This record gives sequence, structure tokens and C-alpha cells, in this order.
Amino acid sequence: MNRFASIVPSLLGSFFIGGSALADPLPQTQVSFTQGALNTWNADWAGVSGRTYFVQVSTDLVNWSFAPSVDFGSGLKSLGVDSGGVPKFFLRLEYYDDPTITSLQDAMNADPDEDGLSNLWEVSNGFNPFTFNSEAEFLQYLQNVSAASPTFELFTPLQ
Ligand SMILES: [Ca+2]
Repeated sequence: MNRFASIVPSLLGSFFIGGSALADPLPQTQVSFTQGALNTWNADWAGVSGRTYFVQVSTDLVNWSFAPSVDFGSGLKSLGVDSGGVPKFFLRLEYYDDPTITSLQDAMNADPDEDGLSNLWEVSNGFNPFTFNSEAEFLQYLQNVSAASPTFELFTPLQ
């Protein structure tokens, strides 16, 4: 479900950069794009101390999905994007500030929607880290993964 596909160079002006914050006292600079090797682009932005970052992508500005990436804190942040021939591609930052998060590891392990699933796990498996996922949704996900991947096995954790 996570799609991290493509950028069409001629549509660079159409890139949408947005953000949301649960508590956002500091401004966020825009993302800049530079062309890399064939069909690749680099998205760069200046990180803000204490801020957890996600990247969302869309091909229609209506349906957005999270790229399988979590970043944190100050300094130059970069994400490579590989063009896959999609005619339109949009990218935006999603971020939030949480004073209890002090490292990238904390940011990846955090659970702002309190559903028991870490940020990194959610974005790596097609979930929204800001939307509570019920146990039923999680079990449905496991069933879909199991059906799609014959090597995946469910197990009962050791007591
Ligand atoms: Ca979560």
C-alpha cells in the first residue's frame, strides 16, 4: 500500500508541500528538490529540533500514503525518490512535535495514535500513524499478508 514511486521533472512546480502538527510552535522550511541520476530526485528539507517527520506521496492530491520512512530532529533531511513513469506525483511532509521524543529511535518507536503500533511499523505496512487501528484492522492486515505471502506464518507468542 505504501507507494513511493515517481516524480515527473516537468511537473516539479506542482509539488505540494504541506504539513500538520499536533503542537507546532516552530516554522518548517519547504522541501527542495534536486535531480539525481536517471529518473531520480532528492527531496531535502531542514529539520527542526524535536520534530518527527513523515513523507506522504500522492498521484492525485486526494489520496495520500505514507512513504516507509520516519525522520527526526534538526539537520539536513533527505529522501530519494525514483521516477516510475507516473504522470503526476506529489509529496508533502507530515510532522509533529512531542517533547518526550528525543531521538530518531524514539521517533520510530513512538505511537501518537496510541494503537500499540509504532510509527515505523505503521508507515512500513501501509497504516497511518495518526489514525488509531483497531485490533480487528490489525488482524485483517495479518490475514491479508498471510494470504499474499505463503511464507508468512502466524504464531502465538511465548508466555
Ligand atoms: Ca501507532
